[in-house]
Amino acid sequence: MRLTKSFLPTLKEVPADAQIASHRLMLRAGLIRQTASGIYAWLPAGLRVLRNIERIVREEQNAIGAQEVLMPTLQSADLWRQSGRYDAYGPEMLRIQDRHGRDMLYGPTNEEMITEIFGQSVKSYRELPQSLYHIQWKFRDERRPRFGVMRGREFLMKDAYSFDADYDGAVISYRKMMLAYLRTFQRLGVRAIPMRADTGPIGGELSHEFLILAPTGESTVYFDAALEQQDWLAQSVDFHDPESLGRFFKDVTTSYAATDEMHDETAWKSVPADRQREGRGIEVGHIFYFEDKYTRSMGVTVNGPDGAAFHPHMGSYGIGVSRLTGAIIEAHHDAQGIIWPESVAPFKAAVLNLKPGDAQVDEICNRFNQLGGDAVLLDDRDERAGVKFNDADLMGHPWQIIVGPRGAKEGRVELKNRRSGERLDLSVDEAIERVLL
Ligand code: 5CA
Repeated sequence: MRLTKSFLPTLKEVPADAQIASHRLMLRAGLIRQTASGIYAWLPAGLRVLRNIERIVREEQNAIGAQEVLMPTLQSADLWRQSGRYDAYGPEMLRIQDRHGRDMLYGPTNEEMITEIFGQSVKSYRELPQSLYHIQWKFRDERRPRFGVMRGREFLMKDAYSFDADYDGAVISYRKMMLAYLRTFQRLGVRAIPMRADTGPIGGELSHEFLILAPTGESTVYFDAALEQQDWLAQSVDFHDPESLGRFFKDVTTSYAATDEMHDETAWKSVPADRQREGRGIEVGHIFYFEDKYTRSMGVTVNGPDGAAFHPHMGSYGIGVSRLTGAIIEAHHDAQGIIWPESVAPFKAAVLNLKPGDAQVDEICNRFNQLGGDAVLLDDRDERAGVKFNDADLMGHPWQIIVGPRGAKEGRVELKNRRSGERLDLSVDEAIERVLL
């Protein structure tokens, strides 16, 4: 893709109102623009990142057998009156009236809606378990929207909902999600540590938050360093086998990890001092098990083997998809700009044409551009080399292929790795093989 034909507006100035690195970098690298307090438009490079995150989230949800649906953003207030949450939710809920004076709201979450949809169709225990998810925009009228997409008012969430016959089934669903989450975050290039958490307004008895360590995080966290070393992708957990899932869950939850709300000084003291880690974290996911809270309040039942009706047990499972964009940048940047993990980068490589108009340079650049297709961004602007280097570092492409007139004469280019800074002098074919194949 040619930069001269793209909408990738980078900023030289550091925006004054952006307090943390990820917010500044998202504005400067042209990923987002604010359109109202806590509400953002996603520009082409930002949208590519968001789509990449969604893709990985989706793959891991599908892998544990969850099925994708898409529920609307606007919901009827009556649905929330049934569960009792319409009055309980408070000023965070954006309430709207339609032309007929009917009370509506912009969904902050979807427990009520999915429970109703489930209840309309599932009548027998034989149809359980079910796990449904969607990736949809939410609105919460946060008192203090801040840090860009980290605490927005409109934000993109993956929310999944499980329905099981009883406690034992619900625990299996919960553990599957725990596994999917740890794999998802690792594939996104971040270490998210699961911590026992408070259930808050979602209610229920079992809950874990997933936190990425960063000094700008909003929660104080305490955990055993053993959790940082785990490679979840290398573990072979059979999610069809409850025992395998049980062993995995025990592994995850025996090491101490808690947010300040759940912190227990006595248990903390039993963690060896050299493994005690205390810091701040960004919450990128939150999972809950809450028995039959919604099926009961909304009168949803299915028939058991003995013909008697019962309320299925539910869990709900959120991932902050738009927040992750900021959280990944908090974990991966330096003074020059973003350093994208390859799995989410908007472009895998930038090709820097240091002398547009030079026949040999142009020819080599065009070849990379054609071969690389959508994964490559060709900087073909009539700009100084320094401007191109700075923008490529700012935008954080994992690779830079630098094509100048001297090298081009001999069919050679320079390949720079953004993360390590390592530079290699390669033939065009070698560079193609390393980056594009
Ligand atoms: N219904 C449950 C799970 S489906 C739920 O809503 N959980 S939640 O409130 O914890 O939100 C899920 C995730 O959404 C959070 O872990 C966080 O990563 C993200 N999130 C929550 N509020 C915001 C916000 N204001 N801005 C950006 N992301 C947010």
